[in-house]
Amino acid sequence: MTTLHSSLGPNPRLVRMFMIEKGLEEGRDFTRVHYDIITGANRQDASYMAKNPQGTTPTLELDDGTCLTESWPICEYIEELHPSPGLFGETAVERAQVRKWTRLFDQEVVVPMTMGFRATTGRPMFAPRMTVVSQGAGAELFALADEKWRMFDACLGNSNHIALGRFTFADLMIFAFANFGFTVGWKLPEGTDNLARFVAAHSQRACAAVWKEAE
Ligand SMILES: N[C@@H](CCC(=O)N[C@@H](CS)C(=O)NCC(=O)O)C(=O)O
Repeated sequence: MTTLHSSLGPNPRLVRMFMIEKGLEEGRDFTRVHYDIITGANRQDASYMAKNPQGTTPTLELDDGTCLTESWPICEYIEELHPSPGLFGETAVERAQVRKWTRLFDQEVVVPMTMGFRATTGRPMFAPRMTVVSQGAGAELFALADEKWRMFDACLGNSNHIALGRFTFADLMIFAFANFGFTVGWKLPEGTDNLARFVAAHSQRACAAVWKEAE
């Protein structure tokens, strides 16, 4: 059976939410192996490092032993196997729109926010395992991310969907990383009322329950 190598954190939770949206069930459609990333168990396990040399979670291990890594491509793989409901768009133009917003969010928000976290509150956990920037640079990275959160707030306007006027993977990604922020003491930047409404609306989805779990 397909195995999802998982842990605490926004990336494995993004994949788990995507699977729930697709109607895939743990135990029936895939098994889940949990790693304690706080203690670094993922990187101390040689067999896991062989599956994903980056040492990060998630990894999706297929029946033939192929290991897929990186949460967004894993979700695109799942989308191809389970096209309904379509979360990446139905046409070439729609897919380009969903990927555009996902790419923008990934580069402009996820990268500075996660680097900022590793350098500040996440420093004790991450400094022993990877190069992290200085505390001061970490704070600046959070500020950079917040500027882009404001841009996303403006782009959302009155809608709860960043692309196509309906729920897509791009929304799921934004929702996952807002929740990641909340778990590490970050707050939505002042005045981002559209994002607050967006988060409240998507918190009603069944998949949002993964954020209530103590892993
Ligand atoms: N770009 C990767 C990021 C993966 C990542 O950073 N995962 C985090 C959990 S959210 C992790 O494994 N952290 C623990 C570590 O790096 O040891 C993806 O999209 O999956």
